[in-house]
Amino acid sequence: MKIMIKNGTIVTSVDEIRADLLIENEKIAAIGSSLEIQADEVVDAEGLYVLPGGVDQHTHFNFTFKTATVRGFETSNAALAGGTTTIVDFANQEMGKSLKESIDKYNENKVAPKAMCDYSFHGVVFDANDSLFEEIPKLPEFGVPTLKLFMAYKGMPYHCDDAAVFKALQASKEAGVTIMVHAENADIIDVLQKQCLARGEVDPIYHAVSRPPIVETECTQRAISLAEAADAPLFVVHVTAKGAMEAVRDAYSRGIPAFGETCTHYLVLDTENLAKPDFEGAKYVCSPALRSKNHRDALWAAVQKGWLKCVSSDHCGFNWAEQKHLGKGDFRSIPNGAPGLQDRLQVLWTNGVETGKISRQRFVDLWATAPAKICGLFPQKGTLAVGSDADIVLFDASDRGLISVSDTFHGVDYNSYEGMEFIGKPKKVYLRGQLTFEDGNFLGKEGQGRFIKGKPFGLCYENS
Ligand code: DUC
Ligand code: ZN
Ligand code: ZN
Repeated sequence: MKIMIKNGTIVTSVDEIRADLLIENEKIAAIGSSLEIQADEVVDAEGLYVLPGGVDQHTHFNFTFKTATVRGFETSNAALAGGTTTIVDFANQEMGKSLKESIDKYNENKVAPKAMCDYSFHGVVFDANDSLFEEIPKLPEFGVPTLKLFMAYKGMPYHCDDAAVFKALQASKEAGVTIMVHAENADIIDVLQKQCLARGEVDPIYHAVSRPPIVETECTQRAISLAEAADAPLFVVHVTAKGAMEAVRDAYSRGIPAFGETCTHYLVLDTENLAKPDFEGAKYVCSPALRSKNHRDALWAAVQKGWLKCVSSDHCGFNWAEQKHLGKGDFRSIPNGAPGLQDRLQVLWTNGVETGKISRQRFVDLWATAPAKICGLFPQKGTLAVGSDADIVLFDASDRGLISVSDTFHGVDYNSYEGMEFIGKPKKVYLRGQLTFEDGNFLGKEGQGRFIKGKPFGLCYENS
């Protein structure tokens, strides 16, 4: 089956051309102007941008916070609805189990039967014992070249101390594994949370008060020092504070392989969302916390200049009605996380490209190409090139409207960007050459998503 996409404007991270694109056997078979190749189907993309399917390298399906667990891969068609064709999900280690056992079990039981988009995994450390550090160099053998450690969340099973982070960094380098950290100073947060509670400060806004920017900046600086000491690359997930971003930027310019991402919500939402009355602020409780507007401006400068490499969703969809309300009367028990997988394209395009903050090329890099490189999926994923998977979005940049929970597939009872104006909508989304989303309708089925093995020595090893 050959599909020819004609007359579209093909956008990659480096250029933009008006050309035709041929799909054959799940792959991009040709790109060129006025291709004279016979196809079974011709799709007219006149007036549309042809974008690579998005790669969202930061999602938390099935994530548990205290007693609340988010939705699973039965809602992964939300990715496709938002033009994201590959996600990299955080697969938690089970206590007492190896990373491989934990990831295999997660994939078999919860992911493979339900996935509607393609997917890959990061490991997440829960049990930092000696065998973990021995296993780290073997991660690439089963297609998982990235591993996350939580430096935040004192008292939670997944909290890792500096020794664990340092040892993981030491174990990672030779095998080309990328260590990722959630960088917030767990002790300061713990003290500030208790002090807030003692003063009767229990509302969602105190989530931000007890996690001020300095807790992120300090921990990011410390993580960079640990990486420097271990002489290994480091990737800092969800950078939100100006100081943390500057720490990553300045370390990199000193020759230390320190990299980071930010997330959609940190670019457009702020602490005012957390201050919303009637417990609405709980919808925006995620960690790190939303920041004030000056941090937002710094993050935009960082994504524009390439100091931060990509924009992820950190999708973690707890319901507001039952799950977020577990923290009514104590913000510490509000499950941390917010949905956003489907919205990443529209929010970044509308607020980035349409305002002139970033070019279309930069958009593609932040949204697809760089995350594919970080996770070792490039060039199979994240670009439009001959031989790459035919993951393609036909994007209508003239479509306008308002973001609404009623149009989202997250399976969550609210949308973080409710009522926000969007410019542009995916009209057709192809997953490995299969039309899987069209004009708001999902055309695929559960289980169609495929596990894509990541290769080691991703983007963070660029100068090694
Ligand atoms: N932060 C969140 O907000 N949700 C999931 C995990 C995390 O670190
Ligand atoms: Zn995190
Ligand atoms: Zn996260």
